[in-house]
Amino acid sequence: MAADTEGKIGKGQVEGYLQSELRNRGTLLFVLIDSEVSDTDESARLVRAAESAGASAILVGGSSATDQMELSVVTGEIKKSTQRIPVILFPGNVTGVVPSADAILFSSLLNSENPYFVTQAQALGAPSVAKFGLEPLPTAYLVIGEGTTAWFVGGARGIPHDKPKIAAAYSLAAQFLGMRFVYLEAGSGAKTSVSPEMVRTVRKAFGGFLIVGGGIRDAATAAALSDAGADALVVGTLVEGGDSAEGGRRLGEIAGAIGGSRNGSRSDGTGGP
Ligand code: 1GP
Repeated sequence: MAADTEGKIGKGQVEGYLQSELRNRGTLLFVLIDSEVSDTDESARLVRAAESAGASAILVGGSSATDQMELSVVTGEIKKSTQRIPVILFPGNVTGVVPSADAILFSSLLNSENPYFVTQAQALGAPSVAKFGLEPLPTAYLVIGEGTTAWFVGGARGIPHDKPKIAAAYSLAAQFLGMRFVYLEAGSGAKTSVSPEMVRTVRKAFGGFLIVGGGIRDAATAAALSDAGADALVVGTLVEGGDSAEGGRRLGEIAGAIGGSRNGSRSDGTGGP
């Protein structure tokens, strides 16, 4: 995959890069940095540790990241700290759209009961995405379970953990609507991560890029989700606020457990890439 003149993956190259990484490496690791939790120096150290540990992208944002000026500064520093991997915004609201990232999970919270999070925030944010030249990655964001910040702030009717077919139905609807990414979100710091059974069921229905996050804390859980068919796993809380070397070690364990461990159980369902 071509990169810009500094060797970094940049705007317009991110989706192709992710597909190429997926083909070459199997399930990918994304590291989430919440700008409200980590200061800029800490974030920069963690980004370097994450990239060395094998992370394929950095996500910046979260449901409670509402200080847009701080997010903008942190995102700029994170972009400077990467060697090659892209920086992707993970917005919880219009305040999550800032320049200097490469791409954005342009998400609709499909199981929100509040239309603001399904279409209105997207309409309000889209002009800024265009103005900043961010690469939009069309994403169905599905909140699984209850009691997390994403669930509360997003007004979600959480899909029960033991109802994988409901998640699969939403994911298929997302595919039919032209969305190329689905993010199954148990919520940051969730006690229970999304189950491998739910991932397996969604995988059979959805042919696009399947992201899974929330409550992933160990290599065994990550390996099970990878085997079930996740294309990328998101890890945040596990490496938040601590020593970046220790964070890098934990990420290395997870990256080692998932890289190449998946045997391509993707659906070839209609409309998928
Ligand atoms: C939250 O899925 C991400 O939006 C990451 O979750 O913080 O629990 O790793 P954790």
